Amino acid sequence: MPSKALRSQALGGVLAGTLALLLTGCTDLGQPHARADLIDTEGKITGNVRLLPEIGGTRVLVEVSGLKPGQHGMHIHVNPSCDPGPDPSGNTIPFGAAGGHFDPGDSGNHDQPTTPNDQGHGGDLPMITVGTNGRGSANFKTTKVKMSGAESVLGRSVIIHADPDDYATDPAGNTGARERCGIFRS
Ligand SMILES: [Cu+2]
Repeated sequence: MPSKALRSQALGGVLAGTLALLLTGCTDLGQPHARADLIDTEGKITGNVRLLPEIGGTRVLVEVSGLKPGQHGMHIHVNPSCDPGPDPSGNTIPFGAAGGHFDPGDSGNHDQPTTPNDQGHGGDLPMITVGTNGRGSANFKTTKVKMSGAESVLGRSVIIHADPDDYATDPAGNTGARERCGIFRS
């Protein structure tokens, strides 16, 4: 049987290890949080996107209402604007001023939410699923975006589209109209 002293020594080791892990994590966890309120095309707030630093990635939490049931493409777009602006063919569309997808790896390619940023847009996120009540939520971890450095969402926007993302078609996965927009702030 291990003595009480030995057991307390072992417990001390576990606690020290846990503390070391927490302290190491702080290099990641020291990043600011980010939040974007989601507006509809009339400017009404209908949800939000929050990003929190986690060890080895970024937690993304989304809540939105008033959308049609089913899956909707969701991306980080490059400009911090939800104003009307031109689509790729030059027509003015709602939230067009948000520009194209955030592409910190200069990939020039729309792809899966798990593709490394040098091969696909850093802004290509998982889809959000909306229920029959028009409400959608998402909770996932990504390594594609952060809250500091070249991959930071601060100074960028988030768009939720009308249709599902095929994660292949350039430039935006065939996701259709821009239905919600938000600008990230810390
Ligand atoms: Cu998009």
